[in-house]
Amino acid sequence: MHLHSTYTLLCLIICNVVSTIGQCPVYDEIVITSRCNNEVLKEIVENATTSAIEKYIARTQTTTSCPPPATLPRDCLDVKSRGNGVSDIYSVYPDETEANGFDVRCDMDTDAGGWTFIQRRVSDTDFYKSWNEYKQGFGDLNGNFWLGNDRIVALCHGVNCELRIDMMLGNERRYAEYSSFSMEDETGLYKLHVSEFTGTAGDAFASRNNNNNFSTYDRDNDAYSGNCAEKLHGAWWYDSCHVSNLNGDYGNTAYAQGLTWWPWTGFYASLSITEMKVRRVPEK
Ligand SMILES: *[C@@H]1O[C@H](CO)[C@@H](O)[C@H](O)[C@H]1NC(C)=O
Ligand SMILES: *[C@@H]1O[C@H](CO)[C@@H](O)[C@H](O)[C@H]1NC(C)=O
Ligand SMILES: [Ca+2]
Repeated sequence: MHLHSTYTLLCLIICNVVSTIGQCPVYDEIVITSRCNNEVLKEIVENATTSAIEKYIARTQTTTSCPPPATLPRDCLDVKSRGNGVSDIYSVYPDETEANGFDVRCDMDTDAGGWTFIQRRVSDTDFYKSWNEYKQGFGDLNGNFWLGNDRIVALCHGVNCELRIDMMLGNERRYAEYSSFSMEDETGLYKLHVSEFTGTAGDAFASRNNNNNFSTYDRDNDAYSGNCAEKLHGAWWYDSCHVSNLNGDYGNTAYAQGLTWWPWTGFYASLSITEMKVRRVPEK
């Protein structure tokens, strides 16, 4: 079956049946209007023929005030608002162009959901990676990964983001949330801007890392005479050097080497799970 006109598509979008007939799964915004005659629509879907759709259009003849076509989902918040409430992997398009889309893991459960993961650690995996690897991202969205600095920048470019970090130490779960989060681009050394902490894990980020550059073992942008990334086996917004190290050496409980969040873990422990997630704050 072919959908011939944008108008056809629009009418089907309005009535939320496009995803049913499988023509355009990204255009599944739920906007049911009184113009939709569900009986006729059911028939159309069952018949699934172009002529049936044309007949339907002829019958309804609504030529005004169709809503604009749905855009591509920018992030997990958009994915959620389009009716996908299951935490899973989805494609997102932060600049709303098909070409620049990528896959992400979405948390649709925590604190109303709509969170896009930027980091996840659930088992012993090597995060001692280079500047370019942190730039591009690495790992497996079903396991351990860093989404990639350029993608994180894109997700929060031109919009307001909040950041949430969920952590587990043994069986205990705590979190840190920041109602304002952004990162500069690579030219700006991925400088971090983060503020307004709430949560149960204590603040090991805004008070210390705000306005710090990102550093890796091969790109020392910290404020220390040595190289913090090398010394602490990680990659982070170090100054001289840190009170958190979530890209550190998994399971390492030697001083400051592991996945530490100092106000909670101190420097001689390593978190078993870390999840860093961003969420766009919709404009008012
Ligand atoms: C759907 O098919 C049935 C049986 O072929 C036909 O009677 C009906 O008119 C069709 N509906 C539309 C909307 O074309
Ligand atoms: C960030 O990097 C710039 C350029 O190298 C440097 O001048 C500045 O001191 C760094 N900032 C911090 C907080 O280390
Ligand atoms: Ca240094």
